[in-house]
Amino acid sequence: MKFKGVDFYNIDSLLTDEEKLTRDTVREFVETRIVPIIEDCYEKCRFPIELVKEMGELGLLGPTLPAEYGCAGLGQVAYGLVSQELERGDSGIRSFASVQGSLVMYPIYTFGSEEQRRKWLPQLAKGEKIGCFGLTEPDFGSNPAGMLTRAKRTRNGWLLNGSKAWITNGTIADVAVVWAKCEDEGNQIRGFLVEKGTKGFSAPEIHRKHSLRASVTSELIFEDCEIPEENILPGSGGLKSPLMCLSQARYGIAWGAIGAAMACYTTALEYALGRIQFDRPIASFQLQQAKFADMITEITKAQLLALQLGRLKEQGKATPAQISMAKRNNVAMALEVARTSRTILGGNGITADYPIMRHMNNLESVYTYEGTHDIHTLIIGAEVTGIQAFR
Ligand code: TGC
Ligand code: FAD
Repeated sequence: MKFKGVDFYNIDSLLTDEEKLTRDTVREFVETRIVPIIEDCYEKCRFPIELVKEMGELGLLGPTLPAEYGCAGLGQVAYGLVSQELERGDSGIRSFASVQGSLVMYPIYTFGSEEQRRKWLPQLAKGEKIGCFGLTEPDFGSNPAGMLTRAKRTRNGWLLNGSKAWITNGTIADVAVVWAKCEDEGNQIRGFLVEKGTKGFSAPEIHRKHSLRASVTSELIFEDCEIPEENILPGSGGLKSPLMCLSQARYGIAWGAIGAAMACYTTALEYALGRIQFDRPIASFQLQQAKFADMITEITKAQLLALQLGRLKEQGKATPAQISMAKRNNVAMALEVARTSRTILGGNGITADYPIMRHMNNLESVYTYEGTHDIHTLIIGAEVTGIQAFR
């Protein structure tokens, strides 16, 4: 059955024709290329790397960056709809695209030299090269300001020492955007491009995950890793630089989570209409209808939040706290919808015959990465009260 979307409030009427076309194109890609293989990938812990170039051809990698670097130059709402559709397929596929676009191409575009832009952006946009983003460390997750990774000046560049943890795409990446403190610059945080094969750099994969199994997650290890001078991101400086990247990715996640929720909700609805107990479809019982009423209401609220955030972002007016609100609300909403949908499928809900449990397990990671739910609570709290409660 072709997916028709979830649109209780005629939100389509608030989208431009170009935005709808973008969404429908990605929807078709997800239906034909991702849905048929994703349960198998998830079970086998395999990222479908063969789809990367196809995503590049469709303009899904770094989609808001300008055409002169081979990117699609889409607006923010169109980018949000891309994330929504990809995550309806699987959070791991959206993760891949988020990292490549918001956490690798965005910093190269924003903080990179013209040479770095010309060297990397067109290849990353086509999916010919893959990138990853190394901020989190084993002992510094929510508090990246404490990072231990150090860069020390040498005659020809920099010597990098330290490690990063939980890095999406790490093992398969051709280039890692790595954040480190520069000892000779008062421990200022700067970004470095670490290329695959650089001596002293390794990226072992993290195994035994119960979540995001169709996505590669890795450690990054730097042991006297020599980085040439031309690989520092010259415009980067301070924790603000990586946090600016997170704002881009968190925005995409706010939309992506809606896609995962839509997948669970529509699966549960179709099931409830067909499943007979006590001689009636379970959809006819008031207790089940209450679940659908709650779910469609929460999905609709999340859609409106994401759309208005996108319009603010297009005007350059979206604040980090507004982005936190949408990431926090929409991911928690999706997780709740996944759990409720699972109950509607009864025992069948725990199997790989339906996508719900996969989405639910994936969303546990999404709830934690890009700032945990708690951290976003504190960001909103600080904005409202003017008092930081992190430390
Ligand atoms: P703080 O003093 O608040 O901020 C330092 C400077 O940065 C500015 N800033 C931001 N700028 C842009 N966007 C944001 N979201 C920003 N947040 C803060 C801030 O104004 C300040 O600027 P300036 O000019 O005064 O220097 O820094 P803090 O050390 O107190 O930290 C605050 C806190 C806790 C909110 C921050 O550290 C944080 O967000 N922690 C969470 C860490 C996190 O989200 N990690 C994500 C790692 S990447 C990832 O998970 C990828 S998953 C990929 C996938 O598969 O999709
Ligand atoms: P911690 O920071 O140790 O937090 C543990 C608990 O303590 C959480 O509940 C948290 O909310 C709470 N807590 C922490 N501080 C406070 C506080 N001040 N007040 C109240 N509660 C607090 N990182 C990258 O850099 N790049 C990536 O590509 C990337 N991909 C990821 C992929 C996956 C699958 C996962 C799981 C993580 C990924 N991450 C990545 C890391 C992710 O961003 C971190 O896991 C996240 O920021 C939380 O850090 P932590 O796991 O160290 O938890």
